[in-house]
Amino acid sequence: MNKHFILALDTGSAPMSPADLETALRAIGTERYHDLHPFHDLLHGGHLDKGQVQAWALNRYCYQAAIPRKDASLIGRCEDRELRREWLHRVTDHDGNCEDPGGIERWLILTDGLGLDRDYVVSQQGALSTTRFAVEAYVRFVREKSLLEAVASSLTELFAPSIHRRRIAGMLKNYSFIDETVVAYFRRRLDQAPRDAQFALDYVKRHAVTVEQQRAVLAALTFKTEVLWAQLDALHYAYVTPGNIPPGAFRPAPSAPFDACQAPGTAGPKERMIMIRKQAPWLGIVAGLLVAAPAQATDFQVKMLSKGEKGMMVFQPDALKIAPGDTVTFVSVDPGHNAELIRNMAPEGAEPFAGKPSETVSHTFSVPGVYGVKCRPHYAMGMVMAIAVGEPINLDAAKAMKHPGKAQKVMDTALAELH
Ligand SMILES: [Cu+2]
Repeated sequence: MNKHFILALDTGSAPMSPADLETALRAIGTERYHDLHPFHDLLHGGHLDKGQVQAWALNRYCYQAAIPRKDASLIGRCEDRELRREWLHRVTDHDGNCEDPGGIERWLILTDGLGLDRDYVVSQQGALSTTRFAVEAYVRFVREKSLLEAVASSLTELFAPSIHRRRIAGMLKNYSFIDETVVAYFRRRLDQAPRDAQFALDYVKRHAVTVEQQRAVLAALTFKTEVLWAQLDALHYAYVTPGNIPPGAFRPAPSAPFDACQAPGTAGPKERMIMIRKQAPWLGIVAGLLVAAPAQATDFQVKMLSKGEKGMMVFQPDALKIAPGDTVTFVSVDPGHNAELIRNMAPEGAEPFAGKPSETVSHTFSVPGVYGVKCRPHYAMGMVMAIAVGEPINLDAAKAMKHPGKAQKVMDTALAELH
């Protein structure tokens, strides 16, 4: 903090003017905001590998998930109707409502895109203990300190837009596994953070009028910068230097290529086999023999793409004729897509399947008939395909299926190609 302001307060003389208080608050950001942390230089500069970015995203999830709890506890003890009203949208900004899926969901799209298992991220089991301690300290601070201090602790948002802008640019440029869908969280915060920060700043300038109150709000903002900084210290220590990952915390797959990098327990043996096949074709032959595939069965590949020959969010190809016993591998080329069977759009007795987002999955189709496949996040955007396995016995039923948004047209066209 700027020494001049500390001295002004420590001498217990007259309180600062609102303008000076703002200068003092901003000085805390200039000196202590976590955009200055070396871990962020590595992150934004493209110097981290995928496992390290995964570690960052799943730890940061704990923080995102706690924000609505701390904001709700602030509202819960607030007598000021105006403040409650203003603060309420912070909860829905994160939790979402009927119109907007919310910031936490957008964060999970980021972790999906990084190939992390959603349940694993949400469980917070792989997070560093320091992350959880820091986050809970923040929630408790907001719950127990004065309302003025609680509001002041949110003022790190004054400094957030510049870090988000740098993060979007840096991550898109430097990491092949990051795309626009994945950085949606930060784009949204570019609008939300300045509005929130301005309100909180005005509130603090109006209500922190005594020397004690001003000292308290400066300390509250300092505390908050420490909450953020400590989380990056922990990440740096565990995942960069010296790289001491504590027991129980997330362990990235050892220097894995892009689609081999998964949260623990998400890559099944089948998928590993596919990865082996991609890396060394001759190994694929061995692997094929090991899994004792039916004679002459063919493995078809369908790419899951954010941009393909027919437009955005597509399976490529989106219509496929195969024989019973053939396998289709849905290859996660761009992150954030999954392949799963559309319920009731399959012949009777067919086995359902559902891949996770950003997961390459294979499915062997043994029952003849027509199958519909969708990407769950982009179903309404038309990310569907049709597969005819041998005789298309249920074609009429498949054609009668209703699909949301663009999916109807894509599916109609795909089905028309099958006969
Ligand atoms: Cu998709």
